[in-house]
Amino acid sequence: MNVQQMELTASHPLALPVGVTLDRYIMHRQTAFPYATGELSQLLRDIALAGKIIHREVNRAGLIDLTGGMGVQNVQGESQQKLDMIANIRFSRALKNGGEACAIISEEEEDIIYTGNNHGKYVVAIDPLDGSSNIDVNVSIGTIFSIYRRVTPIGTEPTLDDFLQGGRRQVAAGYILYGSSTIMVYTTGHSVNGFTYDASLGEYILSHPDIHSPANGQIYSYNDGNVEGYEEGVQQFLNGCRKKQFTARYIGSLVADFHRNLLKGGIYLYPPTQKAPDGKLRLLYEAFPLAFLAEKAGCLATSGHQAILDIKPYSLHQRTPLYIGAPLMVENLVGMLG
Ligand code: P6P
Repeated sequence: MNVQQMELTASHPLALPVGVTLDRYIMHRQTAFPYATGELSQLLRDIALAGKIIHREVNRAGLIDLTGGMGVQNVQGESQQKLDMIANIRFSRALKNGGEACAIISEEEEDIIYTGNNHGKYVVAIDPLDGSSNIDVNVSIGTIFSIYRRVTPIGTEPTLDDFLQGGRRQVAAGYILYGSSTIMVYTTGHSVNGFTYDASLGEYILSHPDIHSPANGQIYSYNDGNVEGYEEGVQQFLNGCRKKQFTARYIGSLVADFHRNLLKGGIYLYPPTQKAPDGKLRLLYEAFPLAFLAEKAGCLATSGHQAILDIKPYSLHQRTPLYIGAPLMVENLVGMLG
């Protein structure tokens, strides 16, 4: 392997320093892969651009009446927030105009969104704005995205098969967290890097190079209101966390809870509940992308029965239980499950 193709982790002499822009980082990484022809780079830029627009909308939502519901439900039966729809439109438009994605699936849309770019090599699964019920109370929310190289022939209309390839076939995955600052964290299958958005420059700046999550942690994130319906092994695990006086942190926004646990060490749990016997979170645009990124950062992600990335997908909006975070915490939990 030549120097260029070696892993450009933070410690590598060719790694880029904190402070480099996302654009420069994407170009630099592309040169490390001679066969790269730039389409994935452009796709990542398109997603980053939409994230800048959502950053602006989220930060002025209260000022121009973008908070609150649309008075309709989305395909999930959840009340659609105004910003949900805006985010869905913005990401769909950015990906259509960018030309690299031949199709998109979105939490907000029942069916495949055909972009008309049938020569695009990639398909994108996206949750445009996860945790949107928190918008009105100023709690962090996030976008989650997952990218696959299409399996159908270039030039033809994409099909369901392009989206049901399985989690380990993702070529890139990540999230954009709109919190006290806006940060884009993603991987293309090697290192995991975080870029904080500087609105004054209109640039994402490398702020968290080569993220490696702690092997263990003392933070556990779950909705205690559901605990009565949890299986015995999960309750046993939670009791153990309480006895060890671990920190319970749950803000009802998966991307925010995940990001904190990724950096500090912890576990997020959304087990099957009476209301959601298959779990609440969606496989294709929540669990798969976060599990792909988590594993690249040294974490584990499981449904309780198998690694999330090994689940065979069968439908666009299927749900899964999700336990994701520090490997020693996840392994401890799995050891308690039936
Ligand atoms: P509950 C938001 O709707 C979401 O998908 C995740 O962001 C969040 O972690 C979870 O659901 C919250 O669900 O049932 O605890 O309100």
